[in-house]
Amino acid sequence: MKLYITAGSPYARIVRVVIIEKALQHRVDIILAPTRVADSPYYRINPSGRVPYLICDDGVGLEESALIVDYLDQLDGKPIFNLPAGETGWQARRLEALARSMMDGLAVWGRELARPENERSPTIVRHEKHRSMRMVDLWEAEIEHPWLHGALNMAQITLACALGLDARNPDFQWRRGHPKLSAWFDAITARPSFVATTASSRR
Ligand SMILES: N[C@@H](CCC(=O)N[C@@H](CS)C(=O)NCC(=O)O)C(=O)O
Repeated sequence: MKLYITAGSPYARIVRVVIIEKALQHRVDIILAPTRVADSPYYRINPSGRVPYLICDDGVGLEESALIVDYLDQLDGKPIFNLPAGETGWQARRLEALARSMMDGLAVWGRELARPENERSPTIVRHEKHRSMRMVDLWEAEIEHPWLHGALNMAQITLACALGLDARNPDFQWRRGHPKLSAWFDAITARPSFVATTASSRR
């Protein structure tokens, strides 16, 4: 299989973490895709131009991190990210949705910063910065939830990949005033799957 990524994409990082957690490194070639440039050859591989994008062994392409994770998780017939039924399942989905919501806002902010300075929108940057601060406060209050502890799950991976965007956005200073979240982040990102996929500074 081939996985197209960019070095800084948090959505691609989710998939890269899962590949390591599922010990699938030997089955997936990871390829850097030139995104957001005119006439990129990548557009002939994935017309949307987005990453992550997985080309399966049968040549079929999959876009969307959640779909790719689900596909990879089922490959060995021993999925580890299936959700439980009932109230715990709803809590798991609620927390994952919140983590993805924060990631989406941070991605918009990061995209603005990647533009030439004279093309950036201060309004969008301010809006996303304020959103991220509200979300970080929310996570400081939620972080003791049992689903965010114990066996690794997609809410935990998504939240850690979102917070890890501080490596690429120096204005995303979330640690101050959030000691419980900081301790949680330090513990989860000590896992080899996170260490191996640490986001580098700006692409
Ligand atoms: N909902 C998608 C989001 C993917 C996404 O937004 N990827 C960004 C990188 S962080 C991208 O490919 N940007 C390139 C572009 O917009 O052309 C997922 O979960 O995979």
